[in-house]
Amino acid sequence: MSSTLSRSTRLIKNEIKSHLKIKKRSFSSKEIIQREKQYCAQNYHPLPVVLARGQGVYVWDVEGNKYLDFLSGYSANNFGHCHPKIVETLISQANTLHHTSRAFYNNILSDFAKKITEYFGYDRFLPMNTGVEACETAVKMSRKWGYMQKKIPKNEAKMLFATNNFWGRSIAACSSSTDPTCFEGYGPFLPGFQCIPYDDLTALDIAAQDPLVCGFMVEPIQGESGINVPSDGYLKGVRAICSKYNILWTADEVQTGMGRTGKRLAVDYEDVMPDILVLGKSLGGGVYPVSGCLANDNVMSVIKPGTHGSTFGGNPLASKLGMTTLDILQDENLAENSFKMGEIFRKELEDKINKKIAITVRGKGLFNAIVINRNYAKAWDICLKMKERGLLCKQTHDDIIRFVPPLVINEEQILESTDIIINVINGLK
Ligand code: IF1
Repeated sequence: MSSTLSRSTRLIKNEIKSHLKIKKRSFSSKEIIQREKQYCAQNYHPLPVVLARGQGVYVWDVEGNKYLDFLSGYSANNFGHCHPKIVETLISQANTLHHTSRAFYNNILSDFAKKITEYFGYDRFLPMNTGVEACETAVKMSRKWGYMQKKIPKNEAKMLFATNNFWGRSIAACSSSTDPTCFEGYGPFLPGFQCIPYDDLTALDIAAQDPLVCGFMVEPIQGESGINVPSDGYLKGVRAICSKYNILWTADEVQTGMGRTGKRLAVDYEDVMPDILVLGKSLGGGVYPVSGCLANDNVMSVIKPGTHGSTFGGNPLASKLGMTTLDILQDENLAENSFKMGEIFRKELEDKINKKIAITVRGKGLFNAIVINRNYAKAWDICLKMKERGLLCKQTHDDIIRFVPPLVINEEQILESTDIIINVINGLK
């Protein structure tokens, strides 16, 4: 009896020890990637790197390798990783009051709404969470304004979008997309959506004359489709045409806003104001989803109590973080830094990169991309080589690589990045 007992005790002890060893043993990148492939939906094709820590413009993988982060969480980390003021706000507000819903007032939202409306020069702010929710809000607001103010017949309003737009993954966003990888297999699509060529004022002028058109939503610089910078004067032209034909212009600044392009907003380059301004991503500092729409009373007044909202929109934690990120953007002069560092970045590449391989360098502020000559290499393979050299970036489509670092980057780090990029590209010949 005793021998059996001791054997089973031994077995149990070994079981516990091996469990603790597993608990203690940190898994390798290879093991983690394998586990994600086994248990997680494969709705992305990530670069084979497993990040475990971030600080400022740098991230480290599970093996301790250090990288410059040139994706910034798709522009949600404009203020870098673990910015002390953002982390402090997150912890202190989470420890006080984080979520209440809008069924009740809370003591933070009104301060956030006052600050953000004064900062961008609008009457009102409608808080949401993700970028796609804020963009959907803009589409709903445009339609409702069309019926209530422009007297468009019920359910006949048309919304204009630009070809190659990207504003999220909802059915509405897919319904306006011209990219099959975004919309294929998700039909039937929403009616009343029409796409016109980007950066084409003639096309907009023609489409805008349709009295059923209520609005035009467009990115001031198109992100997903490859940092497409429109011609000088395009935004001024959009403003003029939308005013002329009484159409609401929505600027989707979810990615280009918050200092990304070297100004507070990308529309600031042409000193124009959209009727609806959509913000997201970095408004939450990369730690929490915070988004929303800014508009004046003549537009925002169409949204009556109970006709639009979300569970988390405008909660105390989101609002406190939104105020902190606006303070950091302003106090640390990050739009100005984005402008300056972007100038250095593009000049270094323009001067030193092999233009037979990187045929175009384009962008504004710290929102840049290179277009690769596919005869030399695929953008994906170049991103793998950049990773080996300590810089993380990601391609969009097969031939475009976006470079989107945190706005807190300094000149030394920018030159560190251009050295890597130039060496990898020029080494491809
Ligand atoms: C993915 C892209 C970037 C956006 C603009 C609204 C949204 C986005 C201009 C929606 C979101 C994200 C979504 C993410 C990848 C990323 C992306 F490559 F898809 F296009 F950033 F360039 N307007 N863009 O760029 O905001 O609902 O995601 O908060 O879906 O793969 P969201």
